[in-house]
Amino acid sequence: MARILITSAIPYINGIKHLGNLVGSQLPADLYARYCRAMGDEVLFLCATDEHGTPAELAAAKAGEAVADYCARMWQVQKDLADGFRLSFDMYGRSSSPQNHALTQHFAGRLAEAGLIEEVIESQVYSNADGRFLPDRYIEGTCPNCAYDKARGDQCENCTKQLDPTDLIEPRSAISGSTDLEVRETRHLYLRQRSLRDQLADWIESKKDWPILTTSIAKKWLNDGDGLQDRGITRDLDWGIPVKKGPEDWPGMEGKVFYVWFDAPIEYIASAKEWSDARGGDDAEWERWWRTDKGADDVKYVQFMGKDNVPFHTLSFPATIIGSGEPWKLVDYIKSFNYLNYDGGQFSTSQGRGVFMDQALDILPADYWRWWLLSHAPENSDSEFTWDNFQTSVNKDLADVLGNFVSRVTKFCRSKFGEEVPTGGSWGADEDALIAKLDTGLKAYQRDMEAIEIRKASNELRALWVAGNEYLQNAAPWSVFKEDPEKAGAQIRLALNLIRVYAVISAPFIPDAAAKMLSAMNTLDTEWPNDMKAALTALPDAHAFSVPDVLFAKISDEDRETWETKFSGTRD
Ligand code: B3M
Ligand code: ZN
Repeated sequence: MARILITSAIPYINGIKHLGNLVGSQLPADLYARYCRAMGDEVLFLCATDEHGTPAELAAAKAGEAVADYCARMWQVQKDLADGFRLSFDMYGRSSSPQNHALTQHFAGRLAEAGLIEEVIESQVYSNADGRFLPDRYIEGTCPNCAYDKARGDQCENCTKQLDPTDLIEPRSAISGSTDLEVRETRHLYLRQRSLRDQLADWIESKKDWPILTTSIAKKWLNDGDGLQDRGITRDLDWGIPVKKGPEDWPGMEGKVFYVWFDAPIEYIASAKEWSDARGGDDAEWERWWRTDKGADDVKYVQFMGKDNVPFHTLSFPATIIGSGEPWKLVDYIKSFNYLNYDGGQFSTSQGRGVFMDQALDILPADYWRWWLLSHAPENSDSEFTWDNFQTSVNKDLADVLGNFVSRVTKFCRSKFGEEVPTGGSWGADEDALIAKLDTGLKAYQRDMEAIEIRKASNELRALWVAGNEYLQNAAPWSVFKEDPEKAGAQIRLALNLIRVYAVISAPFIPDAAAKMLSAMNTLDTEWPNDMKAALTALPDAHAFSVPDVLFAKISDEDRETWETKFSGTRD
C-alpha cells in the first residue's frame, strides 16, 4: 500500500474563491486524493486557509472587523464551501494556528543557526498620509519587468515576477492612494537563498518527470540573472506570526512578524500536526508523513497549485526545508495549472468578475461544476469558461450519456423484470467485446489518473460511459425481449452491474452522483474493477435495486441565458 501526502495551495482568507482558484489547486487535488484512496493507497490530504499578510488585514479593515475575528469567520465560510464542493480534506487547517506559530518560529531558528539568516537594515516605503510602513500589497505601482501598472509590492500578477515594494515604479499607497511616500530605515531578516542555489538547482534538475509548466517556471527564476534573490522574510505588520528564534525572543525584531509567504507553506506541515492533535494523536502520527527519519521516507508527496505559486514551492519553501538541515520531506511532484478565464476576460477577485464558489453551489449541485472544471482544467494552456460550453458539456456528458444510461437501464428493468437483477441467459460475443473495450479503456484512465493528466483522464472516463451506451444501443434489450426475454435479462444484468462500475470509477470526479448510483444499486461494494468481467457479475442474481431520481438535469437555454446575464457584471 503506497502512502501519498497531498497538499493543495492554501487559499487566502480574504473572501470567497472563484472557480478559477478552485480548479487551479483544491479541486484537482481532491480528484487525485479520491483516486488514490480508491486504489487502496493510504492518503493524507491537507489544506488550510492562508491567514496572514496584508490581504487579510485589508479585507478585515474593509469588513470593519478585528483581523482575528474576520479570519475565524471566513475560515468557517471557506470550510463550508469546501464541504459543499465535496473536497475531501483530512484537515482544513489555519495558518494562524498555534501549531504553525511554533513550527514557523522553529524553522526560523534553525535557519539562523545554520547561518542562513541575515539581518539587514532596509529602506522601506513609509506613508506619511497613513502613518505606517507600507509593505507588500499596501503598495501598488508599475512593474519594472513588464510595465503592468497595477503590480503589487510582492508580485506582479501579470508576469509573475516576485517583487519587493521598492522595485515598483511610481508607487502609491493601496490604503489611501497617497503618493506622499518616503523611504525610511527598518531592520529585517533575509533568508540567504542564494547560498542554497546549487542544492536547489540539483534538486530541480533531478525531477525529470515534473510537468513542463512547473520546471520551466522553476528554472526561469533559478537561472535568470536576478532569479534567486535572498528573500526578506519579515514585515512591519501587527497581524502575523511574531518573529522569534524557536521559542526565544529575537533581539531587534520586536513587533515584527514573518512574511506571509514564509509561514504559509510551513502550514502544510502544521496542518498535519493540527490533524493529529485534533484526533488526540501524538506527534509520531503526523511525523510519519513529514519526517524522513520517522517513517516519511516511503511517502510520495504531491502538491497542487496555480502557476503563480510555483516559484514559492520550487525555490523558497524548499530553501526553508533544505536550509533547516533537518530531515523534512521534500515534495516529489508538483502539479501546476495555467489560468481559467471567464467568458472573454479574466476571473477577478478584486473586481468580483466571474462565478464564485458560493454562487456556483446556489445554482447547481457540486458534481455539475466538478465535471466541467476538471474536464476543462487549464493544464497545457489557459482555458475558458463560457456558459455555452458549460451547458453543452453538462447536457451531453452528464445527462445524455451517463444519466441516460442509468435511467434507461433501471427503468427498462423495472418494467420488464421488476426491481431486481434478472437471472438466467448468458453472454455472447457482444458482451465479450464490451468487456475487452472497458478493460482497455479503464487501463488508459488509470494511466492518466496516475500521471495526473486530468483532461485526458476525463476523456477516458467519458469514453467508458459512451461504450456502455453504445453497447446498450446495439444490444437493444427492448427488442430482444420480445423474442428472447432471457437474453434481454442477461444484457440488463450486465448493464446494472455496469452502473455499479461507473459509480466506482467516476466517484473521484462526481462523488455525489456516484453515491446515488451505488445506493440505487443497493450496494456498498466499491471495489475497483481490476477484473472487469468479475466486476460485471458483482451484483448477485435477484439482488434488489431501485430506480434513482434523475441524476443530472439538463441545463435549459433559458437557464443558461439567465445565468449568463446574472454573472456578466461584477459581484456587489
Ligand atoms: N495563498 C496564494 C494563492 O492562494 C497563496 C498560496 C499559498 S500556498 C502555501 O494563490
Ligand atoms: Zn510584471
